Amino acid sequence: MSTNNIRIAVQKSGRLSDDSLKLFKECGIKFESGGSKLRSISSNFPIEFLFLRDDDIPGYVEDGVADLGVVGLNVLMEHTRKVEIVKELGFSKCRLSLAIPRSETYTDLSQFEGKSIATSYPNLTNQFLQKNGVNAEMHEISGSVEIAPSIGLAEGICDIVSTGGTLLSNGLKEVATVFQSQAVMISNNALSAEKQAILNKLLFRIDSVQRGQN
Ligand code: PRT
Ligand code: ZN
Repeated sequence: MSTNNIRIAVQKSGRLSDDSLKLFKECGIKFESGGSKLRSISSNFPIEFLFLRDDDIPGYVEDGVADLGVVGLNVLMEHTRKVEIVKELGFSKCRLSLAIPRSETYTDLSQFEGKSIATSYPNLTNQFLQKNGVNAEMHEISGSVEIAPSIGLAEGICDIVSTGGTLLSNGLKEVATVFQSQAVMISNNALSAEKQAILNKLLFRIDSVQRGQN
């Protein structure tokens, strides 16, 4: 591996993967992806791809294991990270929202005072509620959050919403938006001059791709 390659972490498989790979391909960068391959070096641009779980990407970029990463703003902002957001990528748009059982009447956020909320995003949820003067109890779970109220685990939930279909099919309704998210490119805070030059070249190409889409 050339030490002059910039290393970028992208999601191996999930809701960020296809659009991430498509973006780099549209930038004219050739590389292999798919299957069980976890690393891939481009044949025509000084970049190496690492294919990882999305949750691990911010930490790897902060530690410098990867120079760059593509991740959802929701995952990035849940923990304090010393990384820089270098580009909003405009795909994987979604929101983090509070929801309650459909049968309940919603008044305002004060309704969550003293209530328990199931979420994979306890920090973002708690910060939002505290800013609005509401103290609630965060019940952290890593998945299938929408099931929590119906099994008596929590009174409300705070989860990622895209179409709203999952909330609907679980008898829930969205009552407040906590956070708007999209995919972003992040970079390590201490890139060498060589890597910064490669990043600039990459950002220039991404700008051209984005301009072509508008
Ligand atoms: O395996 P790995 O850990 O890498 O992936 P993951 O399963 O943790 O994440 P993945 O691939 O599901 O999502 C990656 C990122 O895509 C998220 O962090 C968000 O930034 C973004 N994204 C966009 C979404 C959604 N849309 C989305 N709809 N992430 C999750 N969902 C889920 C949500 O949790 C809920 O269960 O989809 C359901 C709701 O969808 P609707 O359309 O029914 O509202
Ligand atoms: Zn994940």
